[in-house]
Amino acid sequence: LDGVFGAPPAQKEAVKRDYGAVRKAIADLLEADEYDDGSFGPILVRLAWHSSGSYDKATNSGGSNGATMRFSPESDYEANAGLKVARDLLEPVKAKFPWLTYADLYTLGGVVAVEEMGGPTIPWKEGRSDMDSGNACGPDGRLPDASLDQKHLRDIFYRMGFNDQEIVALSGAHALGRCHADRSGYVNPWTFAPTTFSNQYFTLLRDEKWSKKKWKGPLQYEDSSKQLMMLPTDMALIWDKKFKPYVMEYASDEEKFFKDFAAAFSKLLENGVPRTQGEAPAAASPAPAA
Ligand code: ZEM
Repeated sequence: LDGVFGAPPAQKEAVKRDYGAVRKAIADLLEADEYDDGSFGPILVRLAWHSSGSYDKATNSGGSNGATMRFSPESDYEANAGLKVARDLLEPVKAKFPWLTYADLYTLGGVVAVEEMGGPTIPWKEGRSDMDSGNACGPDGRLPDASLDQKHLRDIFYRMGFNDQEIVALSGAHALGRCHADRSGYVNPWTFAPTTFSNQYFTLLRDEKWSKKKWKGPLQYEDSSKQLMMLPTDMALIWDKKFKPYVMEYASDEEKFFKDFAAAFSKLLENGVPRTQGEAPAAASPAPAA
C-alpha cells in the first residue's frame, strides 16, 4: 500500500513551520550595543521596505516576492547601499530555519522590528517564494530619491499603488534609524528616540524650525539643536498642501498613525505576492468553522 499511497509516515518530511520560533530568532538579533543607536531594528525595517518598494503595479513586477535584492544588479543599486548589513544579519535565521524563504524572512524581519520597537502589530502572512538569480531584478530607479520633491514622491508611490495618506503614513518610519554618510551621503537621525517606533517624526516636522544645514554634503535640513535631520522629501510632506493635513493628524493622534502605518506597511510587503482569493493577511483572521 505504501508504494501506492506514498512514503510511510516515518519517511515524510516532518518539518513544523514554526513562525513563532522565527519571530523569536529575529527579535533576539535586534539588540546590539555596539551598532548605531543600539539596535538593528531600523535597518531591518529599511530592508523590508527596499525589498518591497521595487513594485510596479502596472506590470505587476518587482516587490518582495523573489527576494531579488540578494542578487546583482539590485544588491548594487545605490539606493540599497548598506543593506548587506541587514541581509547578513538574517543569514543565521535562514540557516536555522532552512524551509523559510528569504522573501518571507526579509519582510518578516521588518514586521518583527517594528513590533519589537514598540510599534503596531503588522498583518503579515508567509507564502513568498525565492528567485534563484538576478534575472527578475526590477530596473534601478524604482525607489525614491531623497533630494527630490513631492512630484517625485507621488510618481514613485502612486506607481506602487499608494495614495497621499499612505505616503505620509509610511514616511513615519523615519522615526526610526539614521542616515549614514557612507551609505546615502546624509547624516544624523530624524528623532531623539531612533530605536522607538512613535509619531515623533510628525511632531518634529510640525513643531521644529527646520533650516538648511550648512555643510559640503547634500542638501538636508536640521533642527535648532542641530542633532536631527530631515531630507528634502521629508520637508515636502509639510510643504505640500495635500500631504500636510496628514502630517498634522498623525502628529496629534499617535493611535491613528499606528493604525494607518500598520495597514500601509502590510500592503507594501504584500504588493506583488501571488495569493489565491482570501489568502492575503488582512483576510487571514480565523477561517469560519467548516
Ligand atoms: Zn527611508 N531612508 N526613505 N523609509 N528609511 C533612509 C533610512 C531609513 C527615503 C530615503 O531616501 C532614506 C521610507 C521612505 C523613504 C527607513 C524606512 C523607510 C535613508 C538613510 C535615506 C536617504 C540611509 C542611510 O544613509 O543609511 C526616502 C526618500 C523615502 C521616501 C518617502 C519608508 C516608506 C520606510 C519604511 C516604511 C528606515 C527605517 C531608515 C533607517 C535605516 C537605518 O539604517 O537606520
